[in-house]
Amino acid sequence: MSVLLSDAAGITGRLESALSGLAVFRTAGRQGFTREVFSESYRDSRQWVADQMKAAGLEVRRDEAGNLIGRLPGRNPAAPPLVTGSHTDTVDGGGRFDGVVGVLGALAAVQLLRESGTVLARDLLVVDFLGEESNPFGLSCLGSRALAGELTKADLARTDYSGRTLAAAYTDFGVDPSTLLGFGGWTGRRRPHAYLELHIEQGPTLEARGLPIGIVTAITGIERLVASFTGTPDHAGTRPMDDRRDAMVAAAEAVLAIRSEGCGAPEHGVATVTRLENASRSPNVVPSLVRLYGEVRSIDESWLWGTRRRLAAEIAARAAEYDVEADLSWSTDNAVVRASDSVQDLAGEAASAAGIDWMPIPSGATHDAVHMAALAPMGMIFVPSAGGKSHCPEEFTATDQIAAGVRVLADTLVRLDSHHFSVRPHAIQRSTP
Ligand code: HGY
Ligand code: MN
Ligand code: MN
Repeated sequence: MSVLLSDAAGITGRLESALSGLAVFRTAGRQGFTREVFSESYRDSRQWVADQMKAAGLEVRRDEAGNLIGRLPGRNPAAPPLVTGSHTDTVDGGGRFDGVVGVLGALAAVQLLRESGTVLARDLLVVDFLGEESNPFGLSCLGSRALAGELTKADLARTDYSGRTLAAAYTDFGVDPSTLLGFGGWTGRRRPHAYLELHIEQGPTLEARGLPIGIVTAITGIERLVASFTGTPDHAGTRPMDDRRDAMVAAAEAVLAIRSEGCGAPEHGVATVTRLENASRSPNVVPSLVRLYGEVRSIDESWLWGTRRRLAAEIAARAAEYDVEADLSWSTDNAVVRASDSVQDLAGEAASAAGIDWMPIPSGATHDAVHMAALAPMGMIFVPSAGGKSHCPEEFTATDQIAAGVRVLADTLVRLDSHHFSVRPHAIQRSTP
C-alpha cells in the first residue's frame, strides 16, 4: 500500500509549467537550453528557482557554496535531515530535463507530502546544487563537493581556457572563495540522515525495457585526461611529409587509441575525447603543440584503474611513430560509488507499493549523489529518457513519467524518514589508480 494516498496526477500540471518556466532561462546564441554554471542565464535562473521553492512552502537560503537550499520543517528539527535535489545548470547545448527533473520533481514531492497531510519527523532539505556539470575548470559537482568538504584550495586555483581561476569565477558570481573552503558543509555532526535524487536516466535502457522507474545500484567513476603532444613547427607547404614531427597526427592517433580503449571496456565502460587544441592559430604551420582533453568511465573499478597504464603505453607508442613527445596528466573526477542497499530496498518497496514496475540500473552519468554518498546513505531514482538521448536539445521525458518518479521519490522519503540505518555510510574511497 503506497504510503502517500494522493495520486501523483495532481502534480502534472504544475510540473509542466515549472519545466517550461525554467527552460526560458537560456544563453542567447547557444544551441539547445544552455544555462552553464556562472553564466548570466544561470545567475538569472537562481532567483526563479528560489521563488519556486518559496511557493512550495519552503524556507529558502543560499549557502556559502552557492547552493540553494529549501527547508521543509519536520517535527524534530534537531534530527539529521533528509536531503533530496539535483542541479539546474546545463552543458553547452543541453536539454531541459537533466538535473531539472530532480529539483522541480523534489518540489512536486513536497507538494504531495503537504497535500496528503504528511508531516515528516525530520526536516526535508531540497537542494539545487551549484554547478553539477563539468566546466572549463575541469571540475564537476561544485556545490555538492563543497558540502561534502571535498573542494580544495588547489581546485580554486584551476583555470579555464582563458586562464581565469575558479576562485575568480566564484567571486564574479557573488560567492566568496575564502568562506567557501572554511564553512565545513555537511560533514561531521551535520551529516544528513539520507540522500535521495530523482534524475532522468540519460540512456536507453528504461525505454527499451518499457519500464517507468530505475533504481540506481552504482554511479560510474570518471578518470579525466589532458594529454600534450610536442612536435616541431614547420612550414606546412614546404616540409616534406616524411620529415615532420606533426603533433596533430600523434594526437589523432591518441583519439583512436582512447576510442578503442572504450570499445574494449567491460559493460558500461566508455571513453571519449571531447577537445583538441592546437597552440598555434596559423593554418599553414605544421602543429608543434597540441592538447587533447578526454575522459574514461566505468563502474568496474579495476578496469578503470588499468586505463591509465594501458593508455599511457599505447599513446606513447603511437606518438613515437611520429617522433612526437606525449605527456599525459590524469585526474579522478570521481570514484565509482555504490548506492546504499537500504535506500535501494526502500525505493523498490515504494515503487512496488504504488504498483509501478522498476529495475535496478547502474548510472553511466555522474551526479551530485556521488558526493552526498560520502556523507549519508545515498539512492537515486531514474525516469526514462526518450531515445536515451541527453546533453542535447532533443532530451525529453514525458510529464506523466516524471510524475511517477515524483510519487516514488515522495513515498521513499516517507519510508526513509523513519528508517534506522544499521551501518553508517562509507566515505568515498578515493581511487588511487
Ligand atoms: O557528466 C555527467 O555524467 C553529468 O551529466 N554531469
Ligand atoms: Mn545531471
Ligand atoms: Mn549532465
